[in-house]
Amino acid sequence: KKAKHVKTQAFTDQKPGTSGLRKKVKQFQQPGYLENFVQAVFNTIAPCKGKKLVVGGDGRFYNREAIQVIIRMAVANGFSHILVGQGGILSTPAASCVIRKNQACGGIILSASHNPGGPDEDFGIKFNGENGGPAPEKLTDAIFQQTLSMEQYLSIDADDIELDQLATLQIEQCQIDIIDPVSDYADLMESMFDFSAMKSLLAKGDFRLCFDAMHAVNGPYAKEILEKRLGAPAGAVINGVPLTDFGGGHPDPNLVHAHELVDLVYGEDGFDFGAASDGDGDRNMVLGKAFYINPCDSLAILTANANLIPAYAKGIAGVARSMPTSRAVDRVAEALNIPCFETPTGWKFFGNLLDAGKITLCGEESFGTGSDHIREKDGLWAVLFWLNLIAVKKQPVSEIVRNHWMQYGRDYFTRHDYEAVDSANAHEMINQLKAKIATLSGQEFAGVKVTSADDFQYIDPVDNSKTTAQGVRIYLENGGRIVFRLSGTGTQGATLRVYLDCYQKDPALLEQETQQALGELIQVAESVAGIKQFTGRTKPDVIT
Ligand code: VG1
Ligand code: CO
Repeated sequence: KKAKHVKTQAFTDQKPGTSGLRKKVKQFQQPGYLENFVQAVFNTIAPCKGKKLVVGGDGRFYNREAIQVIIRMAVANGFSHILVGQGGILSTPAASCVIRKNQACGGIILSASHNPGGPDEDFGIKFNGENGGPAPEKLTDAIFQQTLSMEQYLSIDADDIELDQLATLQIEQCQIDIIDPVSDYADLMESMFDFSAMKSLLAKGDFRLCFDAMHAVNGPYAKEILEKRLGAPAGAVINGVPLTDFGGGHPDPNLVHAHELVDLVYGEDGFDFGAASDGDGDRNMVLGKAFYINPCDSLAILTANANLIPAYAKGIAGVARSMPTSRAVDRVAEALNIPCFETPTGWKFFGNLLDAGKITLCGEESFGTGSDHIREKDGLWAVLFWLNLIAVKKQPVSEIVRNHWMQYGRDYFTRHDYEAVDSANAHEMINQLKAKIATLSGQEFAGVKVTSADDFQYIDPVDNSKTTAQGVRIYLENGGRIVFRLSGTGTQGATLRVYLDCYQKDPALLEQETQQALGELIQVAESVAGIKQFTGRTKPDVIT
C-alpha cells in the first residue's frame, strides 16, 4: 500500500469563504475536486509526517464518501494518527473539542452548516488548526494558492474502513481510531455548568423543554446531555436522528425553519423553553414560552450573567461580537468594565482574541454564541448556559430578557436576506454604495440624517493582520445603524444581507414589534441603496 501519486487538474474556484469551501454536492463529486482541496490543506500544513488529525462531519449526503477519501489521503501523506467520529459524525463544536483534548495538529470538518443537504444540495469542507478553531485568513489564503497549482495528490489503494464500530485500526504507519463523537464534548459541558441545578429544574415537572435537532448532527449530543445526563423526559429532543438530507428541511435554527419547535412554544399551553441548532451544531436559537430571544440580546444577557455559571464564576476577561451584531453586548461590557472587540463576520476572527486570553465570550447575530472553552461557536453550550441561568435565577426566559432591557435599554435588531440574487447586480449595488461613502455624512435619506459611514476593516490586535472590505456601515442621527454586506457561505448567485439596529432606552417603548420599531431604518436602507432596483425583489426572502 505504497502512497501513489494521482495526476489531477487544478480548479480555479476553491477559495474558502466565511467558513470553509462550500459548493453543490455535484461540484464536489467531480473527479479530483475534493482531493485537490484536501491535498492543498495537507501541503499547507506540511510536513504531515507523524502528526495527528481529526476527521468528522455533520452527516449530510456525501459525508461518508468524503471521509473515506480523506483517510486514504491522510495515510498517504504520512499522518501517524487519525481520529474519526463514529459513523463519520462530529459536530463542529465537538470537533473543536476533540482537536484540543487530543492535541491534534488540526481537523477536517465536513459541513455546509445551515445549508440544505442531499444529492442536489450543498456540501462543504473546512480545516481547523491545533487550537481547534477555523483556519485564519492567512492559512485559507495559502490553501487557496495551493489549489491553483495543484497537479497531483497522494493516496493509497485501500478498501473503505468500517466507520460504524468503535475501533482502533492500523493502515501502514497510521493508527486510526473510530471514536465516540459525543462523550468528550458531553464531559466538557458537564464540567462547565451546574448540572445538578439543571437536573432539579427539569425534575420539578412543571418546566417543559423541547430541543429541535432538525435531523442534523446535534441529535445524539442533545439526547445524551439533555435526556440522559440532565433527565429531561424521553422525547424532549425532537428530530433527533441525523439524516443525510435533514429530512428535506433547512437545518437553520430560526423562526421560519424551526417551525415545529415554534409551534410548541407559541402554541396554547406553550412549552417553557425551546431550542434548536443547525446542520453542524454550532448555531443556536433559544425561545421561552411564546418568546423569542434575539441572538444579539442573547450574547449580551449571557455576558451580563456569566458570573452565575460555574465555568465563568471567576469573571470574564472581555467579549467580542461580529461587526453586524447589535451593540447590546457593548453596553454590558462597559458596565462590567471589560473590553469589547468588533470583528469581521465569521468565527475565524475570534480565534486570536480567544487564544490570547483577551476575550472569554463572543458571538454573532447569525445565531452563533461561544466562549473560550473551544474555538468554534457552540449551539448546545448556549442552550445549557440559558438553562443554567433559568435554574439559578428561577425566572422564566421572558422575565430575564425584559429585566435586561429595563436595565440596559433594548437594541432592536433585524437582518433582511435577499437570497440567490444576480451576482453582478448585487456587487454593483455594493460598489455604488462604496463609491458614495465619502459623501454620505450629513445627507438625509427618508428623513433621517447620516452621521458617518465606512467600509469596515479590521486590524487584528494580536497579530496585526488587516482585513478590508467587510461591509458598508452607515450610522444615523437617530442612533440607528445599517450594514450592507454580501454573504460568503452561499452556493448560488449572491446573498445580500442588510442588518438594521437601533437603540431604545425609553421604558415605555421596549415592547414594540421589531419590524415596526425599525420601520424608519428599513426605509432609509432602501432609499440609500436601491435594494429593490438592484435585486429585483420587493421584499427579503428571510427576515431574522
Ligand atoms: C454566515 C453568517 C456568519 C457565520 C457564517 C458561518 O456567513 O452570517 O455570521 O459565521 O455564516 O456560520 P455569511 O458570510 O453567509 O454571512 V455556520 O453555522 O455556516 O458555520
Ligand atoms: Co453551522
